[in-house]
Amino acid sequence: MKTLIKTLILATLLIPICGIAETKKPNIVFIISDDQVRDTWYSMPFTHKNIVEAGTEFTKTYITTPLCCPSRASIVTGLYNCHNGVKHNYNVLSVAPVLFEELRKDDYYIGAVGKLLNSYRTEKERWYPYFDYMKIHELAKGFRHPDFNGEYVDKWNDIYGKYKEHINEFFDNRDTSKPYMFWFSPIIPHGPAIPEDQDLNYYGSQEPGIGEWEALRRRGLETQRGLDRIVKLIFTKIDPENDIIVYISDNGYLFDEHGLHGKNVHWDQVVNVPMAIRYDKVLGKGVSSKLVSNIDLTPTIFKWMGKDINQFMFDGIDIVNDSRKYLRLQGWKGMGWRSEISWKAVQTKHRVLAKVIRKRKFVFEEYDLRKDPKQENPLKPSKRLMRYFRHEFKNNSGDE
Ligand SMILES: [Ca+2]
Repeated sequence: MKTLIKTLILATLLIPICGIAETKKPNIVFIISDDQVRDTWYSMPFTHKNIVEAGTEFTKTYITTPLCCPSRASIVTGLYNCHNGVKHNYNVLSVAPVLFEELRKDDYYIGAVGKLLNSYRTEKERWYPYFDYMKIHELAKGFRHPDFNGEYVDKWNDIYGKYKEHINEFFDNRDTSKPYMFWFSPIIPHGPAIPEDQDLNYYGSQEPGIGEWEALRRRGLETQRGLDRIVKLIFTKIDPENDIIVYISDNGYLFDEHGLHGKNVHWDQVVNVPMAIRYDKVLGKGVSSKLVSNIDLTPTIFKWMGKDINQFMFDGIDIVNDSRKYLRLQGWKGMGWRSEISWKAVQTKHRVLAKVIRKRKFVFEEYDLRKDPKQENPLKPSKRLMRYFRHEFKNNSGDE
């Protein structure tokens, strides 16, 4: 009897201890905007207050290949695109999307709404095992007529309501006994950038004489107001004080700066994107100017989940405990859209050295972003960045 009582007391004592020892897996929410340029939080007051100010903003976040699909491929693999096979928008991943694969192994309930990889349309079966809920843009008819799983949206600006409907559906039907991951990747503010009716002309988008690209920039800002209200809806579903919330843009955009429009170039407005992470347990409120990247998100989250990140061979780092001197940035000439030129660059916190083609010749351009944020005055390449450049591109064979 004495032994039984002793055992019962011990068992009673152990219950709370075991409860503490067993770490609860965090829910994870990704919000990935599309072609959003930095310094535009002012169009998203809710997001700014509840993710950017309540979490940590990473002002030096660089996208290693600044194009929609390569950027997402790097997020889900933690790899440079020379290592995951997605150099253009329609390439397929040559490796597993380790983010989803590992969360699956950990019995997460996983949902995705919006863009995934463009190759989804041609290899859907590959993706099904990773998700419990999918409403993916297949984009067979392009961006002027978006869809969810091939079901077309009648009017472009109905998409805001559809996003809300699918967000409700995911959260209302999820298996609450499991941790979840929710991947929300809307076509916002990506062109054609059609705002919700209530936001039309909020930034004067239709003023005459402003030009096509300025009009697109303003309409994009107006669409971000609609995205902000969707983020507000997501916050009614989640537990912001305990969940990991990542907000990042897949790439920036040029609205005629440097005489260019679009992406997949080394200019800072394209590669340096808005990013903030809220995870109250680990990150304080603040601003970090550490040099970080889309390739760092999966390694960082895995680290927070207690995984040994060395076993994964990531190119990315754990952004809390590790740091780097420079990042490799690259765009490939070749098949498909937005691949007219090849370029390579090394990016430090304050400088970039790029090898680009000008008038059919390769030239090196270096810029000091502190003295010349608009990148109007190319400098003679410095020895330090040339050393990084040679080291990086010499040591990665087969990447041309
Ligand atoms: Ca994009």
